[in-house]
Amino acid sequence: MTAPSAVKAALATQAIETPSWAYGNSGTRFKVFAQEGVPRTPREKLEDAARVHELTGAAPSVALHIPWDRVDDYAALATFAKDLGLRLGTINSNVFQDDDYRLGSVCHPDPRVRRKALDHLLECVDIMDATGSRDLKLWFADGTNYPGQDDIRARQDRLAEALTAVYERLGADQRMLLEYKFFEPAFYTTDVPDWGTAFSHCLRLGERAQVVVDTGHHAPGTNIEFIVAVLLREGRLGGFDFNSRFYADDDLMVGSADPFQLFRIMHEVIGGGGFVPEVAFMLDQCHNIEPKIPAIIRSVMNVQEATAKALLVDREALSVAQRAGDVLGANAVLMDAYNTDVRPLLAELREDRGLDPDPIAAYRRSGWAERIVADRRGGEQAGWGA
Ligand code: PSV
Ligand code: MN
Ligand code: MN
Repeated sequence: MTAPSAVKAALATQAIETPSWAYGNSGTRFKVFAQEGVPRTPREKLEDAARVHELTGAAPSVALHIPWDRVDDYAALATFAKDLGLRLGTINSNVFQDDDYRLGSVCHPDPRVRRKALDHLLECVDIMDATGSRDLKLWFADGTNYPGQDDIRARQDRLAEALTAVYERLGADQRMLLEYKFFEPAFYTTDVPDWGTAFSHCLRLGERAQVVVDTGHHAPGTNIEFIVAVLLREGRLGGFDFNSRFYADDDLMVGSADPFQLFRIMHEVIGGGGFVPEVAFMLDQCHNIEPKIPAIIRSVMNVQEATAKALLVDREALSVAQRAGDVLGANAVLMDAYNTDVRPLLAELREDRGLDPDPIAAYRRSGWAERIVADRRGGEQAGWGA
């Protein structure tokens, strides 16, 4: 297996972006269970994110969602983040929470609604200029519920038109990440349902249009690591929205439902040369019943554990077994790495970096949870959809 020192050196470079919305209240369509002490403003979300980074050393940036994180002065918010030891990351657009979007946003049959959606996307690029963000994440809830409701190909044309306008507005160092999702909220067609559709739009746009893989956005049984391998091979894997799912888009803690899948994905990332800053490792999760900050810390640790196991894979031995057609031998190389307990190695890495080996216990001892419950009283609680 790969030497632990090499694994530790690689892990020390890994950055996992946390989403602002994971710090706030969220729920299902049945109920949002409000928690005490959750952030009331984008600044308070950043204060919580700073705790996650302080304790893990691996979560230096925070993704914003507009308008959930709307502020008057984005440059000032970026400075506030910097003073906390953070940076503002991906800007997530939101063209799904407005009555005008009942029939879609950029694919809507009415040009007025399409213009409104496009204006929002362009505004997000303005925000990126102010925050210094590299990536714009685009997820469209667009689709139809009934056969015949709208013209599938016309909707693709409208989508391409909007994407082109946004792409042309991007700065030289900025990228567009196009996210796909196979269904929900649309139930018959979704306009960007899969990686093939996202990839074909990105191909036409240019190299700064990249596909983002949200691990909760596939039909059950989909081989996500295969998609990862193909996108990397094509130079079009822009990043991940990590989360876990048992049924649909459950947005549970990454690595909680299927840590083996996460390992297989990271194995393809590493093998495909994707362990680079160009492939963004982001969380996209909602913590409905569990306390938010420790859940996010746990998620960061789960990504680190899967990565450590994937880094441990003896690629030389794997290649020898594969070339020899040694089916069982090749599989054993992978399973040996997966079955290694990497927690001591990660504890050691944290100690090397002056961190507590157990971030969750350190968080409990820190008193932050009690402090925010005492301090953050009153006001509107900012969360999913706030
Ligand atoms: C859609 O389900 C999604 O995964 C997109 O990334 C949204 O921006 C995000 O969820 C909001 O939580
Ligand atoms: Mn997502
Ligand atoms: Mn999702």
